[in-house]
Amino acid sequence: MSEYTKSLVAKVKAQNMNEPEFHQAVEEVVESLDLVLERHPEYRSAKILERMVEPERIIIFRVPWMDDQGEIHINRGYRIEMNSAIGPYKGGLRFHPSVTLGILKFLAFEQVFKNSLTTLPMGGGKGGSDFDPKGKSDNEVMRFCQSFMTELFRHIGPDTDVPAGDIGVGGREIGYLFGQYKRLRNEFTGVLTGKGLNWGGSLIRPEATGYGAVYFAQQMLHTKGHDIEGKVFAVSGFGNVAWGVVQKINQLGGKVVTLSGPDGFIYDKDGVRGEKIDYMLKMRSSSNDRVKDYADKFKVEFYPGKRPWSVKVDVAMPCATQNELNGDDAKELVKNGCICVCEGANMPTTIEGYKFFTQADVLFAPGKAANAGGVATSGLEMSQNSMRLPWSKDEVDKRLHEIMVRIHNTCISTAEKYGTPGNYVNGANIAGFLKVADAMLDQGLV
Ligand code: NDP
Ligand code: 2IT
Repeated sequence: MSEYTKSLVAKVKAQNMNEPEFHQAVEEVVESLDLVLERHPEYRSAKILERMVEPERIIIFRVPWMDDQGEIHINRGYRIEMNSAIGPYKGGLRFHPSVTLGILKFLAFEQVFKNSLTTLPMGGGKGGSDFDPKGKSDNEVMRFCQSFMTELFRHIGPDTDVPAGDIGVGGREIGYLFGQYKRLRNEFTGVLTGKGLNWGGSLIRPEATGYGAVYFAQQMLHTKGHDIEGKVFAVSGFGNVAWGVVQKINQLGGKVVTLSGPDGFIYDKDGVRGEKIDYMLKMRSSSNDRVKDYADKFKVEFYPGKRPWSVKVDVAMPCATQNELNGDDAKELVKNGCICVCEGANMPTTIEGYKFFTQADVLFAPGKAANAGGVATSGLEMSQNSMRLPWSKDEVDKRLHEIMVRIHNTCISTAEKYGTPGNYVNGANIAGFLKVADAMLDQGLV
């Protein structure tokens, strides 16, 4: 890292105490950007990076709600409006007890680069709450969502900020949030994505993050003369992203042998396929937080408290949450012959982990490139809402595939142009940055 970026990172750490995930995300990006700043001093003198690490706006609010027994609870709600240089703020909402300001800032920061890579006009944002959906009834979730939106509605809009789902926020929550927004504004607009098909949603959006990540992995494998067919995959998580990943790997002839949850991982040597994929949806909607149920139902091995990275596989796709694959896991995967790691989750690999993959010449794609298919399809949902015309499943899937191939090729060509061929981290960070930075230069001191 150059002296300039080192001092920038030090300042970010000093000014944003107790936000380790945000520090990590910034560190990873600015390290790549040294390559750009050397060639383009104009970004440095315009203090583009210093501006990009400071959110345009942060909204923090109280979310009071009542449970089924009549007891009152108070959660904290957030929306980080990070950067609107290339379009309205766009990004998901996360409901999970681990949510903090720092986690949402890291996610919003990543989202800026990711959305830029999609080539669609979307700025970056993220939000959520420390609300724990685990064990809550539908009515409790509805009351929470209504209370959350009763404050959030004044800050968002189809041309201002368009939230979507993330961990703990799926179709059900988007429905309750949308219903409340509509009541408060008396407007039926595309203010959220991931909506139901009958009321403005897009076909393929639920599957899009996972499908897109597998399309990306396919392109990575092609660069080394491999394909998905016949390959064995380790997948972590069992939520929305993991579900789409498992479906698409099966469609393309690969085999998934692991899933994981906070309780441990399952090893299914015959592959997660057929009715087992549908069972993932049941596990997620049960709000039990357990993957062991899969092992019990299908009589496969369960490893409590462990992550799935010790298994012999060709490809690893972490799809649960941040920092779930560290340096030791990376060594274990490579030792067992893994040739490709493609991130479905946001920042699931630690800096130590991805540096090890890079040194070992293992194909490694960061989430901001590989999981961009979710938000890209949200962008397609916004287009359909604006036109008031839905596209067919094939049309959306075709566009998603084209977008993922384009992001892959942009990563490759940018990494090469900046002297680090095959380095997807540099390719994604630099290409994502350039578009936003140029827009910020064009728009003056914003
Ligand atoms: P889901 O809520 O559908 O599933 C999340 C999965 O991760 C579940 O298996 C969940 O288990 C597990 N998980 C969550 N938090 C933790 C934790 N602290 N420790 C261990 N496991 C955990 O979320 P998604 O599938 O939507 O999201 C998964 C990842 O993909 C996240 O990193 C998200 O940011 C990213 N992503 C999501 C996109 C989308 O469109 N949904 C788009 C791009 C990226 P449990 O719920 O039982 O705790
Ligand atoms: O991390 C992500 O890209 C998402 N959770 C999806 C965001 C979106 O606006 O669809």
